[in-house]
Formats: sequence, C-alpha cells, structure tokens
Amino acid sequence: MRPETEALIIIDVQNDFCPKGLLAVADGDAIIPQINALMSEFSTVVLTQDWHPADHSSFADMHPGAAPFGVTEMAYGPQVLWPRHCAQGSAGAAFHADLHTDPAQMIIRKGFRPQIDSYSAFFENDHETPTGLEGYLRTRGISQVVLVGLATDFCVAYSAVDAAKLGFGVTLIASACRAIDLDGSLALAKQACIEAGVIWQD
Ligand code: VGL
Ligand code: ZN
Repeated sequence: MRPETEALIIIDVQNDFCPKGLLAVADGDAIIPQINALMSEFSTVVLTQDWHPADHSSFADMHPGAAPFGVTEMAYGPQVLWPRHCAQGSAGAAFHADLHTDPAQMIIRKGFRPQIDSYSAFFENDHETPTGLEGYLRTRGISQVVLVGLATDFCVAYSAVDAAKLGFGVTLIASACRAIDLDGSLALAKQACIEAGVIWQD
C-alpha cells in the first residue's frame, strides 16, 4: 500500500472517451486493467466524470458555423469546440463497465455549467471556479496525488498542473493515460506539466 497521504485520481474513464464513444480517444479503454490494479494500492481513490448539460457551450453545434475541434473565444479565453459528449445521464457519460468504481470514495462531476468548460478536476476553465476537490483532499490529509485516465493532453494534464500549482506533489502515469493529441496538444501538455513540477512517468 502507498502512504495514506497519497490519492489516486482517475480522470474521465467514461464510455464517450473510449472506442465507439462520441469523443473517442484512441485505445482509451486499454488503460483500464492498469488503473484497476493501481486502485488496490491507494486508500483514497477519486473518480472524475465529465458531465455536460444539453446546452453546454463546449459543444460545436451550439456555435453556428463552427466545426468540432476548432477553437473559439469564450469569456475566459480560448476554448476548443468538441462534438457532443458526456451528456448528463447518458450511456456515454457512464463509467466504462470494466472500470472498478467500487473502491472510489469520491466522484467529482465537472463541466455542468452551460457557459464554462471544466477540464481540470480542481478548477473550471476560467482557472478560478473551484470544483471542491482541493478541500476534499486537504481535509482527508492528502498531500500527494497520482493522476491517470483520459485524455492525457486535456483533462489529465490540466488536473496535474492545477494540483501542482495548489502545492500537491503530483505524478502523472502516462502509460495509464491516452491522448487526443490535437495539433500538438500532447507535447504542449507534457511541457506544461513538467514546467509546473509534475513528475511525468512514462
Ligand atoms: C475531455 C475534451 C472535452 C477530457 C473532456 O476528459 O480530456 N476532453 N471534455
Ligand atoms: Zn467535456
């Protein structure tokens, strides 16, 4: 077992990010056996779940003339527009059936406000609005977090950078993540993580 001060945070292992999903990440489901095995080492396990309302502003079809995977300017800065995915209560938003969800004590849902996306498990994309996860971890005495899940270059990396900025010790296990890799986003995400002090474990 790892020390009780370490938490495993499993980002968005949901059907829509797995093969056949609405925003499928290549080989997204291939990481599940490794994640299931890792869970047994941690006394604190957190799952996150991307959880969008039907009128979410990250959906390309909410922006007339815009195409999925383009970028638009939101009140809080640039935002990639996505195909519809992880609609609240949909089968696509459910965790992949092979993921062991029973060991998790906490499930953080994010991206539920129509006007703002939330990649990070800690803050929405304005980098200000908290999800509450920081308080949960601190009051549980957690000082180190290990991050795995989908997608490496968006929700996992944003979570890792925020955790490091908040002062947690952070390790990202890249072999237990898969990336979207849009226009070099994976290389940029890795660089941002390393600059923030994240340990990027291949
Ligand atoms: C994600 C794009 C849109 C992710 C979520 O989980 O990385 N990416 N929503
Ligand atoms: Zn999303």
